Amino acid sequence: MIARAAALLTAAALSLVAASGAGAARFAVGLAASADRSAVVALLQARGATRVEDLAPIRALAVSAPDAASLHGVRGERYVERLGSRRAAYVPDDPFFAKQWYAVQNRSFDEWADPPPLAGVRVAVIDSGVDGTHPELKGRIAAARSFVSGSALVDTQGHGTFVAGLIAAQTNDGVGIAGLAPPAELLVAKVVGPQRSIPVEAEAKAIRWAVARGARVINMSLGGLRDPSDPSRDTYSRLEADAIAYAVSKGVLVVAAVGNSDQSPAQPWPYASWPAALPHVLGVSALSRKGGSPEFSNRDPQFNDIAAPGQGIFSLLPLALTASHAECLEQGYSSCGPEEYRSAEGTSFATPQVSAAAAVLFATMPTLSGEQVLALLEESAVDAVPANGCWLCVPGRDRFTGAGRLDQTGALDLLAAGAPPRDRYEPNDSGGPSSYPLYGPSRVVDATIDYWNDRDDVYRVYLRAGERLTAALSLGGQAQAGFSLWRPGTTAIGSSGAAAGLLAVRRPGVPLLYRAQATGWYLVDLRMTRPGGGSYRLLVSKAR
Ligand SMILES: [Ca+2]
Ligand SMILES: [Ca+2]
Ligand SMILES: [Ca+2]
Repeated sequence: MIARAAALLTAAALSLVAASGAGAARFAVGLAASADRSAVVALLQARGATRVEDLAPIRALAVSAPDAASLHGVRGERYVERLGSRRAAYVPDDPFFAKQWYAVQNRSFDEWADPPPLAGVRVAVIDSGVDGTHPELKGRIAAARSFVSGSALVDTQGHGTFVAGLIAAQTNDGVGIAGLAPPAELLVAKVVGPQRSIPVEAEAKAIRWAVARGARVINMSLGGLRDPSDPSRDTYSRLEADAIAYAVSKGVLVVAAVGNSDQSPAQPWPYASWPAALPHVLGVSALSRKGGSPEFSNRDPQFNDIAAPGQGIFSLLPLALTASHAECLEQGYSSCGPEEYRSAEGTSFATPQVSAAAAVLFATMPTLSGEQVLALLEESAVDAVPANGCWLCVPGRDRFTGAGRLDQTGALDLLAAGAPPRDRYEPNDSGGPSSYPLYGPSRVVDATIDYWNDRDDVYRVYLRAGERLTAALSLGGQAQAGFSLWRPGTTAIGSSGAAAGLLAVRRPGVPLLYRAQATGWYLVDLRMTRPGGGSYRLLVSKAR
């Protein structure tokens, strides 16, 4: 039994951080009644304006320019107005939306002028169950199942209802809060036992159930301690790793909290929890209202992937939990709950905001795979730096916030520009059955790799004794990988030395030639050795 329910810390309420809306500099240039349109166009172009469009019969032009100053004062100009950042036309009508500062920070609804018609997306919440009688969850639950004692539709902890509400509370219904993923259909899997502990067996069965019920996103606001320096207290589970690899093989995105240091041997804690540290899992850390990295949010240079608000979070609570505060008017909401939920904190509550953004991406393009959604979310994240409130952060990826702050509208914009590449050989992150078999005398593999989420790509090739293998690797972009060949029967790829089964190591561009001494499945492992990622081509052929 592993205590995995993330606990909550004392609250802090600070000033609201406005969303950054920097975009392409696009301007409207209003035209005076007497203006000669073609003359104005020529004058603007002479000043460097590009992509000039006449909006006739409206008395205006739309142009691209580095700044407004370069457009002002042209003869015939009536006004210059910046257009790029004006898009937040849709504000949900839920009365408590004003308390959802995190939705503004995440630009959760900025993409649309009206509530968008999006296909339903199943999102599994593997947690303490939900209050199935809550009005905000009415019609939002596709299926529910308990893997511990007690009904999945009864939540005595409140944690699962809070998480589920952030994702899927009824949006734009004039009641309560706005769930961040209007297309989400919840799969409620209850795994938290009576002592707030989570049996790994229940968790694995919940993952299997969620995949069978069509989950595209699995939210895991839970975790077990990870400590590479002390295996005796590290809670790594091969079953958990297998269950998540299974979900990944079905195109599911698993989103997990990096964990809170109040459950760790030291604060702050330098390692993301399991399962956040597993390959292909999107590990989520917390941000303060000012954009900083709260001390409770676990740090990790490799497995902290993205950050979202994790302090002062307002959401649902089971009606049974708020009923004891009968004088409180916001029944069913966290402001009427136990102290720990009044201004809730934790990576637990940052995680469902990222799951919600993932669900909206899947709804927008249902053919996406989990890894593509992961790439969209990370690549669109706004770099957390001192200038936007993270005093500890440095430009680029960092151990406090990973790729940076969740930006849902940024992710949708990125998707509109094209889906990221897909690696159809995943998950292939270790030896044994998870390696990808390359059949036939000659194969060309085009795939992707990255240091943070997909450090290893392992292929297996069957060679008869005396057969010669030729392998060569070429890398695109900023990938920095090497590849190695391992003898049949190797399971622990990564252990170094001949005793572990290592036969050869090569850098990109240096072909590997090997004559098999025994018959069997040999392993070829590509490994990212430094931060970065990109596409590669692997050529493998064999001959007698
Ligand atoms: Ca609502
Ligand atoms: Ca890969
Ligand atoms: Ca891989």
